[in-house]
Amino acid sequence: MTQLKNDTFLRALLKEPVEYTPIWMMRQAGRYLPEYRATRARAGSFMGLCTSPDYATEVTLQPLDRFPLDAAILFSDILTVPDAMGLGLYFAEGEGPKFQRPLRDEAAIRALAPADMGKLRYVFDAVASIRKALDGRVPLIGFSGSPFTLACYMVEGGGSDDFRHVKAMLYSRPELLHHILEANTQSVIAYLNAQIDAGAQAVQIFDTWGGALSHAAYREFSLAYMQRIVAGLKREADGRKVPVIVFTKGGGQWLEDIAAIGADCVGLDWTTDIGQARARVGAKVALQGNFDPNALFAEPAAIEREVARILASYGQGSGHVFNLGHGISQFADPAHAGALVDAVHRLSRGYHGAA
Ligand code: 1CP
Repeated sequence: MTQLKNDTFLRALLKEPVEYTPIWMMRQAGRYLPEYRATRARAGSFMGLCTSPDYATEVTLQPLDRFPLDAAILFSDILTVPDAMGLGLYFAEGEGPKFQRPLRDEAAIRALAPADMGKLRYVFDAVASIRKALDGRVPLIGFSGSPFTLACYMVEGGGSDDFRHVKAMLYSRPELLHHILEANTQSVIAYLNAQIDAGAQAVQIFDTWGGALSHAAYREFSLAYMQRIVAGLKREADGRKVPVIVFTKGGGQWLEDIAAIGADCVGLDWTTDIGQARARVGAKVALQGNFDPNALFAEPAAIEREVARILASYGQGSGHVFNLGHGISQFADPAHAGALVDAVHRLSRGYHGAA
């Protein structure tokens, strides 16, 4: 395996000394980049990008060719797993992801089985192809959705603003939701381990909708399953640790619980003060975040002020991976994303090394 030329991201996740604070951006390859839109048009569709290792490699590298980011993230989607479980993922133009066969009746739920990894071969092939193309430039992040976040899409049949079907199930038929979560958990463990085998050097679990739950429901229906995943993952590959990042959007109130499940790093959305988060859990885990993605709509000078505020709030020393608090908007100006990366690299040097 090629030696990593920039391992700052991996060192920060393990709280080892770094020279500056590393940065990557959630959804860094995506519609805000004109080159992404061009490749997507050539591929014909979003799934056309995901299922072709060549296209997936091309779009993964696009943001890295523009900005000096410190990590690459596999180009794919969390919904490939339920698709492989037979739910029939499709994208209706302008409507976002949908499932042909959402889980609404008991018989369909009882028949649900963990995903066959053979159906996800295109993802592992993409990981291997991206690793090769990166040639050690920066580490590659693999990812999956959390069992609960996947279940939201599987039961609702697509995106939702109230989660009424999945919440009705949670409160009236919890055993059915647990059955889905069990199948998802087994799928995610196998899926992330296969990504690690194919070359992923860190993994992130996206729990985008865990924050929509009560604290009690969060612990029972989201966190407990993520804990099992973390316990089931390969934590070393090629003689190096494979750090695990857990990101629950809206999870700021529950940081102590999240930091206790055994992950190396906890992702924060922008509603939490990162300095206070560090005081609460910084001895246990590294922190990732937490720039408000919509602050990228402001002018570069304001972006730089906000970067300075977050870096000062985290304070001296390692254990911080800079990121957005959620995915970058499709309407963001790429030049502003560039200003963000530049400001993080420039302003963070003062927080590392000999003072
Ligand atoms: O080109 C297009 O029209 C598709 C837009 C798009 C993209 C660029 C989708 C559909 N998925 C992706 C890529 C993607 N999705 C990545 C890799 C890109 C990168 O980070 O560079 C990742 C990590 C995801 C993860 C993902 N998909 C999450 C978790 C993270 C988050 O943003 O909260 C979720 C919830 C999804 C579901 C999904 N896929 C796509 C959309 C538009 C959505 C959201 C649907 C909704 O709830 O309305």
